[in-house]
Amino acid sequence: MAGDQVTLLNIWASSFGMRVRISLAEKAVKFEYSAQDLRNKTALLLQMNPVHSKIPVLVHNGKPVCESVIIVQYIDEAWKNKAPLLPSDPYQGAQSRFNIEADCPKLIAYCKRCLEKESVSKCLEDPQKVSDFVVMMRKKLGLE
Ligand SMILES: N[C@@H](CCC(=O)N[C@@H](CS)C(=O)NCC(=O)O)C(=O)O
Repeated sequence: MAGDQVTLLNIWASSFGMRVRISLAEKAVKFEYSAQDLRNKTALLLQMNPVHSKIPVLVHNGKPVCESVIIVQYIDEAWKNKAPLLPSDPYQGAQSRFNIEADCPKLIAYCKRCLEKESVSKCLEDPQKVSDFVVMMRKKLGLE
């Protein structure tokens, strides 16, 4: 919607954040990026997500939306200018919100098709860079 103020509180390595960035790209929503430091949480993050104080948080015209799956659904409903992100069929919709971890050929094929989309490939970070970042953070936090 024209004149909307959209801000994404995020960290670059977050796969939860990537999910939101892909959704915004699919809907061609322009947004401000607010990079967060999770070791030193900003007053903005604590104010926008007082329950979990986690990223990603989407702030739309001053109102926060938290939890990546909820944010994706919100984006789908708030910006109807482009094709829907989620299926309209209730059962398919429920399935699409569930993180299926089993080895599933149809899911893998779907993921490959997704990677061919610019909105997805542009929002995904280099897996090695993300892995190095996670290893570094785990060491810093004494989790190794
Ligand atoms: N269920 C949440 C998970 C979000 C999450 O775990 N975010 C992590 C970064 S990837 C975070 O903010 N961690 C900060 C903390 O645990 O204090 C979602 O889907 O958005």
